[in-house]
Amino acid sequence: MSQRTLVLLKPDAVRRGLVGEILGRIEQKADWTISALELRRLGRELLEQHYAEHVGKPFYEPLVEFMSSGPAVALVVEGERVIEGVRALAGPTDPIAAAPGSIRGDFGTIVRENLIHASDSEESAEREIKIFFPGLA
Ligand code: RTP
Ligand code: MG
Repeated sequence: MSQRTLVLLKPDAVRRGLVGEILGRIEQKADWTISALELRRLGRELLEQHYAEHVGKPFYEPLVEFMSSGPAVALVVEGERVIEGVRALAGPTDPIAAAPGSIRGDFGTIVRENLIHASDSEESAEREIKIFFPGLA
């Protein structure tokens, strides 16, 4: 089942020089393709749309501060079961609970600064791709 998903390499991943490492793990999966990729600084308005489900939660403001603190990499990945697949590569939200071998498990400690975002469903993926790459069909 071919799908597409929106992935963000968060500002901590860019700052720490982990972009190549993380992109490499995605690229190495059989039959997945990166179909859009951009390094950019994420603004408040865009983040409010992206994190609409979290507006008003206690972690929302610090999350937006962090996500806009430096450039991030936004990409679209297409391929076989890629939505579940990238989330499996990432590991659970809390990096300390994430198994070694996963991106968060190998490189993270702080829940907020957990290196990567990946869409959690086909509906989220289509919604998020429109936000980050409105020109993409
Ligand atoms: P998941 O759905 O697997 O839990 O992962 P997610 O990355 O989608 O996490 P989500 O719950 O949607 O939260 C979005 C991002 O907000 C930050 N966060 N901080 N308690 C906290 O300080 C806290 N909780 C969440 C993380 O950056 C998380 O990825
Ligand atoms: Mg989420």
